[in-house]
Amino acid sequence: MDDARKAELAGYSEKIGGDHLVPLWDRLKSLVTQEPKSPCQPHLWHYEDVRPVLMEAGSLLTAKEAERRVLILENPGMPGESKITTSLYAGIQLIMPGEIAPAHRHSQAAFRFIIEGNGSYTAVDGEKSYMSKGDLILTPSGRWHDHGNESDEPTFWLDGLDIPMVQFLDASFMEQHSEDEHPHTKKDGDSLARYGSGMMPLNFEPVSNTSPVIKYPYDRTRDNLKTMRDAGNPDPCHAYKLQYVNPVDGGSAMPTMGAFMQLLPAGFETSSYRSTDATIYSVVEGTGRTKVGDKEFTWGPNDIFVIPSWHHHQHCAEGECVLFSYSDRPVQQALGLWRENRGNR
Ligand code: 1HN
Repeated sequence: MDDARKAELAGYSEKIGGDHLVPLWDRLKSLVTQEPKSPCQPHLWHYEDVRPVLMEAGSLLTAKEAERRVLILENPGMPGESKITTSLYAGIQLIMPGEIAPAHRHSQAAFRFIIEGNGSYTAVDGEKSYMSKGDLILTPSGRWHDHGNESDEPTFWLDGLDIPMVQFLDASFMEQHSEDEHPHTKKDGDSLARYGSGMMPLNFEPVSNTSPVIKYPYDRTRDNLKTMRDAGNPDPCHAYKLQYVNPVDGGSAMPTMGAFMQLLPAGFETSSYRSTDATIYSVVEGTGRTKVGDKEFTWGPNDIFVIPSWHHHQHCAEGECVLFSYSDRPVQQALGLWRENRGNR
């Protein structure tokens, strides 16, 4: 196209811009890309860097003042957006001994993945789940939840939420409870006993599309991974990887977020892998490295890293490693959008 025609078209675009009209031919290539082109960047947060600054916040304000005392893990490719990937939020929360983070409920679904501390709890609609390292606790959309620390140590956990999706859909509602705590009416492990042990109460009618199990304890997950490892036959891309499921239908435990736990045997190097669901990893046990594009992350316990959509990556375990991860995979699968490449294709 010659310069005169370019200038003519540019003049046309400018002229109609005032009427809130935009020529698609100016935009098409950036709107519909040949493959995912994400603003999300690969990034690693070392827990030993995050922990002390979060402890500092512990003496700056109370959990009640903050409502939730959290440091957001904000992707460096999307400054100001409170996102770790384009669709997901991550934060590290601290609750100090004796504190209560008051009860509220919101449209956004959340989970807590416990990093450090014993003896704090999350109560969901009155079911109190005590926290230990590696436990996954769900706080589904619309359910009352409060946290408390009954121990004499600080407790730290990873908060995963679907905030950017709810924001995108303009579907956010939130309510404070009139009391700090919603009445605690059910004992720790109640929902796991009822729904999460391969049996279900007769005539059980699920009330939502989120798993009725509130807490998935790490000791069970860890034992299951060990049994799988002892049996052998690791997947080349994932070694031994389990997904947290809803026992009602065998699908993802949460409709908007997929959560996973995997064991990499000592010395295991995964085959190159990529998928369209950007994934956040939280290291539970062991040390290792992850190659992603031209970066390499060296990680250890409690470190958190993010792999953007459609980025080839490989994990290399030094000793035996256990990695928790989450992504928007169930959403992409429900919409028929999810893709993966196994190996260097
Ligand atoms: C929330 O409810 C919690 O309950 C943590 O611990 C982080 C971030 C945004 C909106 C709600 C919690 C949150 C949140």
